[in-house]
Amino acid sequence: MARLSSHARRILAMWLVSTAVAIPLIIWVLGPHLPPGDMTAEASDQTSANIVLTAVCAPIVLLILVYFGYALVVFRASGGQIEDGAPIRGHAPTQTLWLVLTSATVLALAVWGSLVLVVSAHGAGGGQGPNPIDPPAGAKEALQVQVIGQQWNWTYRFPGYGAIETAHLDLPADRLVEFHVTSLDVTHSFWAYELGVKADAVPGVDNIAFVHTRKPGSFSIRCAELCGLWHGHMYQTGQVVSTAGFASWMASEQKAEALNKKYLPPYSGHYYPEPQRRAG
Ligand SMILES: [Cu+2]
Repeated sequence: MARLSSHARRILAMWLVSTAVAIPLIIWVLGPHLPPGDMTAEASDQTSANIVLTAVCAPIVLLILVYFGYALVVFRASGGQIEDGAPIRGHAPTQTLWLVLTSATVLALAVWGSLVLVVSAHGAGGGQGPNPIDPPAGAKEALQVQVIGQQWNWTYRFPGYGAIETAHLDLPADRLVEFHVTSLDVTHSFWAYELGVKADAVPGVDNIAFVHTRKPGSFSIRCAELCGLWHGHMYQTGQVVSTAGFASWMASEQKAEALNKKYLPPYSGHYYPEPQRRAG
């Protein structure tokens, strides 16, 4: 028994030291590089969640690795000794400790995750459907941007700027943006990775997602729902630019799109385009 507890003490000491080294490395060295970054408040929240989850998982993984390594080295049978050790049938203190620790960890993460999702992440960029139950403060003044998916491209309409349609997405920095994501044909998914948004684009549905942009920079836009032959073609690079940069981009787009405007249907939360020809 004395021998067992000296093993346990050594394993515990190695585990504590490796955990004490790993946690600061995860928070301060790995953390800033975890996805999706800090381009928007929502992306930051997701990055913090990834840091917390990694930091919580690290001691568990380390306990397994330390024990595994220790057992390989110290408990290795030597010479001709090939017999298995005596089977262990139940160990109430270990089982109780394991049940309590894992239940507490999982329940604490569930409570924390739910709170973050509702209190700060406002749906975490996932799209809240046509009637958001958790709009962020200041949602009434948000910049409205409609995102339209179709096989196989994205276009954007800005109801606050004459509902013009643009082929690229520029957003002003430091602004609350309200995306209205829809589709003209099949289900797509508007995935602006660095913005922390992944919202389904469904025909006939106005799916609303909020983001608070921060600094200028570029972000990728992909379709995250297999939508046919050229699904992979639905790739663009969007820009977060200064407020003045956005105003001048918008002015040039309005000028360029003025001629196209008469071909556009009136702005709506969703569209059902008529087929060019009907059968029968
Ligand atoms: Cu698609």
